[in-house]
Amino acid sequence: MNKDKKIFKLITLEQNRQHNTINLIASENYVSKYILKAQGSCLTNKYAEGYCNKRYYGGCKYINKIEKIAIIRAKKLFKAKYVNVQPHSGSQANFAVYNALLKPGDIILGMNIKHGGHITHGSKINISGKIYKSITYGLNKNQNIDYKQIKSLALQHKPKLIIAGFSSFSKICNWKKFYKISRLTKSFLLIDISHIAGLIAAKLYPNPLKYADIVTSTTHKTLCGPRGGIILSNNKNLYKKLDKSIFPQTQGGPLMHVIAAKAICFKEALNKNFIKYQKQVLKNCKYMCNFFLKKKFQIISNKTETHLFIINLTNLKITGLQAQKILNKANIIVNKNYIPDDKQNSFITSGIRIGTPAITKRGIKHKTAIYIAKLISNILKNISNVNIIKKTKYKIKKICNKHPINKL
Ligand code: DSN
Repeated sequence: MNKDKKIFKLITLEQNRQHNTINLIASENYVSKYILKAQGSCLTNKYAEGYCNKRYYGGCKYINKIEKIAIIRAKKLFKAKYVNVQPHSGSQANFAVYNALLKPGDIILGMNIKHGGHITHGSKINISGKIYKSITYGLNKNQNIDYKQIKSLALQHKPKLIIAGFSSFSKICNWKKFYKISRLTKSFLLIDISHIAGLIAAKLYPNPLKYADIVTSTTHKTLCGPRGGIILSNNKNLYKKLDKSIFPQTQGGPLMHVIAAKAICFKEALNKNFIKYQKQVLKNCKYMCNFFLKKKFQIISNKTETHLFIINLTNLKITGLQAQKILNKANIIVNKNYIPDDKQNSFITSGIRIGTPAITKRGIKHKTAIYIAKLISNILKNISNVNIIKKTKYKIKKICNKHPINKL
């Protein structure tokens, strides 16, 4: 078989792009070389429908061991009694939870996408908002989660499921408040920790497992693992339903190369260096956010307690899309993002999201993080100045060369 030159050339180009750009996308990260190796291993050849020691295929002797190790490590990491490591993604994990607990037409209460929620939390463009009756909550006037609104919506609509968790909220969630509301209305409580799983694993963000009926997560954001999902729970009555909902109800064969990589990710996250890394993620984020505040940028919620924050660009009279494009020209990668009650559509938006997991993974400390914030601020305040963009690109390349990603 000849090597597919076209595709491998594109992979090399992408590798160079990743090396030469400063990645501030809050949901992305770089995996270790061991995780990369596991994902490119012979495990990709294996079918293993079913669960450990109960498979529909022969030849699963080693596969069973790998999946068991992944489960044991995830249980230890998150203090969970039940873990399913088979979801192909966070969206698959969330859908499997809905499928396990709900009937079409049931009411779900999740965070509005414009206020920081995820599309799978009941957005009308997602199946969660099509087959269930979705009600949404948001941020209050202080741009904190509006627990009063959640309580009143819950009492009014009696949702079968309340969903906590977010894609772009920069503060600490009060899981206990969610729990109390959910008990009041006899709703299930799902907490999606996709963004903050790494911070939770490092005990730098409250662990929701004692409050949630079910917790879902991705493994590739702050957790630094392969792209994929997991489901966790301490509610004994739900374990069987959740397993069945993943296989055979919503997925077929598990991706065993990804499950092996998840197992490695959990081991890496159990190492004490992981705590050091997560502390630096928070520090970099806080310092960058404070720099922008000092320069009079509008920050949603006015602070960050996590790995991300959102800049509201409306006072600069530029859109999220414009900012994303102009920063891209200087090799700074961010994503456009809604601000609460955004007047722009999702392709344009009025904000950008800044996250520090990836730059921290390549060894960048807070002094350089502040310097990057300064470069961004300079560009955003002078968007038509081509010279600034050119000079910034050069400075960014220098930072990138100092912090290679191929050594992780
Ligand atoms: N798309 C992810 C994010 O960027 O937050 C969530 O799935």
